[in-house]
Amino acid sequence: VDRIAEPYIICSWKADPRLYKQFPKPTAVFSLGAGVDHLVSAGLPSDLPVGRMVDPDLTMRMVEYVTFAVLYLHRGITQYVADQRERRWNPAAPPAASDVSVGIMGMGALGRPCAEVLRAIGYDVAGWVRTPKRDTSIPVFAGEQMLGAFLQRTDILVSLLPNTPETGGMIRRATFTMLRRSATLGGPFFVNAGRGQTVTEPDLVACLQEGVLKGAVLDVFAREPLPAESALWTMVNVLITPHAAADSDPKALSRQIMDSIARFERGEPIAHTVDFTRGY
Ligand code: NDP
Ligand code: OXD
Repeated sequence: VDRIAEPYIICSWKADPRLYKQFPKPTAVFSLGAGVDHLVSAGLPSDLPVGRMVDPDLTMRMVEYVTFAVLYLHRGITQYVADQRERRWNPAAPPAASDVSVGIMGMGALGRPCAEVLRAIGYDVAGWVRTPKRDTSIPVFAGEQMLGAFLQRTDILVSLLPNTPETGGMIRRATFTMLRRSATLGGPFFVNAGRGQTVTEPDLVACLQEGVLKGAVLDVFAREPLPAESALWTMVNVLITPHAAADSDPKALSRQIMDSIARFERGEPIAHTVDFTRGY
C-alpha cells in the first residue's frame, strides 16, 4: 500500500482495513485489483470515489487463462496426463469446438473479451449478466429469470462473477444440475476464475464426486490459500491454480493508476468506479 504525493489518495490491493481508519478521509481510492470485494467489505463511505483496475494487460492474462481452461477441458487433457503416467497410448476424438457450448457468467471487462476469443476459436458462446445487454452479437441472458435457459444450453460453465451480496454462494448444486448433459463432452464442466465466495463449495465437491460435473479448473476458492484438508486438492478431475489467472505486470498496473490519478487531479471523473450499492 502506498500513500502517494497528496495525502488524500490511497492505492490499495487487499489493504489491511485498519489503513482506512488511519486515513479516514481520502478524497479517492484507486484499487490495484479488478475485484473490489476487499474494498466493499472495508466499510468505506459509500460516496467515496473508488476506481478499480481495468487494464489490457490484466484482461489479456484472463483471456489466456479462460481459453486455456476451456481447451484443457474440451480436449480431455486430464485423461492424457493420466495416460502418460501409465505409458498408455489412448487417442480420443473430442467434438469440434462448434459442438461445445460455453456459458460465461459475468460479461464485464473480463468476461466479454474471453467470450470473443472463445467464439473466434469456434465455440458456441453465450453470457449471463445482471442487466440486459444490446451491444453485443454474443447471446446474453440476464437475471435470475433467464439463468435456467442459460445453464441448460451450457456444456462448459465459466464464472467471472464478482463477489457481492447477490452472488455469494449462488453457484450451487441446483446450478450444476441444470447444465447441459449432452453426449458431446460426456458431462458438463466448470471453470472458476471470478471469486471462490460465489460458489457453495461443499456442493461443488459433491457434484464433482458424483459425476454431476465431469471436471473443473479452479483458480479461486472460498478460503485462500485453499486449506490442505480440502477434498479438491486430490481430485483427478480437478485442476487447481493458486489465484494466478490474471496476475498483472506491476508496471502496467502502476501506469494505469498514475494515469487515473492524473485525470482525477485534472478534475475529470474517475474511470471504472465502484458502485457500492451493487457491490462491484
Ligand atoms: P466487471 O464489473 O466488469 O463485470 C462483472 C460482471 O458480472 C458484469 O457483467 C455483471 O453484470 C456481472 N454480474 C455482477 N453481479 C451479477 C449478478 N448478481 N447476476 C448476474 N451477473 C452479475 O468485472 P470484471 O470483468 O473486471 O471482473 C470480474 C471479476 O473477476 C472480479 O470482480 C474479480 O472477482 C475476478 N478477478 C479474478 C482474477 C483472478 O486472477 N482470478 C483477476 C481479476 C479479476 P452487468 O454487466 O449486468 O453489470
Ligand atoms: C483481482 C484479482 O481482482 O487478482 O484483480 O483477483
